[in-house]
Amino acid sequence: MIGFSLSDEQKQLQADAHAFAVEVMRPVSRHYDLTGEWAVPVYQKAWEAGYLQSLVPKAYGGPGKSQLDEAIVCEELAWGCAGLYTSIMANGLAITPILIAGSDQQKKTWLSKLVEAPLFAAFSLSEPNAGSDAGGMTCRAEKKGDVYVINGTKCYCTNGGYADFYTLFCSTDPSRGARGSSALIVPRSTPGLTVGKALDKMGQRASNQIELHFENAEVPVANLLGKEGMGFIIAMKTLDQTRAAVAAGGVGVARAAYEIALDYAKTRIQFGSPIIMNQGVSFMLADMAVKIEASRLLTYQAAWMTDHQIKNSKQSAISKTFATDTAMEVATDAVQILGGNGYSREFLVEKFMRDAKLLQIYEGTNQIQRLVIAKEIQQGN
Ligand code: COS
Repeated sequence: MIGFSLSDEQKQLQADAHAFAVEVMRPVSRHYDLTGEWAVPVYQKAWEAGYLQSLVPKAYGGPGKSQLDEAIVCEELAWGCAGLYTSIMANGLAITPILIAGSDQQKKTWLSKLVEAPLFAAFSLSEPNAGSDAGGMTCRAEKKGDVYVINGTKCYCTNGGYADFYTLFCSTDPSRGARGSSALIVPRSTPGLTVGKALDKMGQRASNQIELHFENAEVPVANLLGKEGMGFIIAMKTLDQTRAAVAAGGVGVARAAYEIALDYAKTRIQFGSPIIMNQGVSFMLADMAVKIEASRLLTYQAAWMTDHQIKNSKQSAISKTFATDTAMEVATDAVQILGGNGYSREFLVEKFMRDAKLLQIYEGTNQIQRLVIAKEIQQGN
């Protein structure tokens, strides 16, 4: 049985998230884009609304939202401001390894923190020389008695500068490659851990990506998620689950750009009539509408599969690729429809265009997504 309508509860969630985007995010999105400041008042309100901790299960005091709920909310938040959305969404990314592989005690300890206060967590997989090749990580954790001693450098760690704790992926047995990696929970206060400077970016400037440096940083063995050697698998399973939330971000950015372009095309008069009367323009808008609808359906499908514990490596990669490529294309075309106005900071479409670019890069570049899709279809999935 296939249904295409949201439940009353999901419609309410969507309406609330849209109101949040309109009232709390849009009015300040240009400010945080220009300054790159960390938006404390926005995140305080996001926590009050339950968005920072939405994936924390009810058993641990959280709202216990599903991935489909998360996708519905993320579309609206990204419509409001993609940079602010990324900070909020990345909390879900950071805790998913704990949801997947954490013990009951680890869940109680770490997930409940996000429920009690507006705190951030950060997922840390990428390294300066191990980005797309995540299995090639060299950040090392050596077991010595009842601690792991961590040495190495991580990068592009979203929320890293403001996180209370990290879900860190590192090598515990370099001789075993991807199979020798492990996932650890690392508190920010760990001696030997230093946070580097934030990346100065072209878009999504409200979000924070930093380097982490580990020099003989010790964490208890009790902070290991799952078993030693399971780190890469936990990371891959995490990304399968969370890529739908990135896809939803793509839908939100695309929709935001499309709405402005549509409104502009209907009201901008040239040669005596609105520019939407030109087929060259109206077909661009039609293509936008097609791709936004398709992106949303793919996103919901990938999220729904996670919620129903169906392996979705292919579908989540497809949704992320299609929706974020759509965001880039739609935002670029929106700038084109607005012409000189589109290129100016008087309108938000130039921001959407800069913001969209990062969606095609983080949580696995869209080239890596195609690699995942290709591997899956080769295997007959
Ligand atoms: N679920 C469960 N297991 C998975 C998996 C998944 N989605 N994907 C891979 N695995 C398993 C494989 O089955 C394999 O297991 P075995 O050792 O038992 O054979 C193991 O993991 C290694 O898989 P594979 O050989 O496919 O790994 P590769 O090194 O070829 O890398 C890609 C695969 C490129 C897909 C991976 O490195 C990747 O996703 N890179 C991008 C990382 C990324 O998204 N970075 C952004 C960071 S988040 S901001």
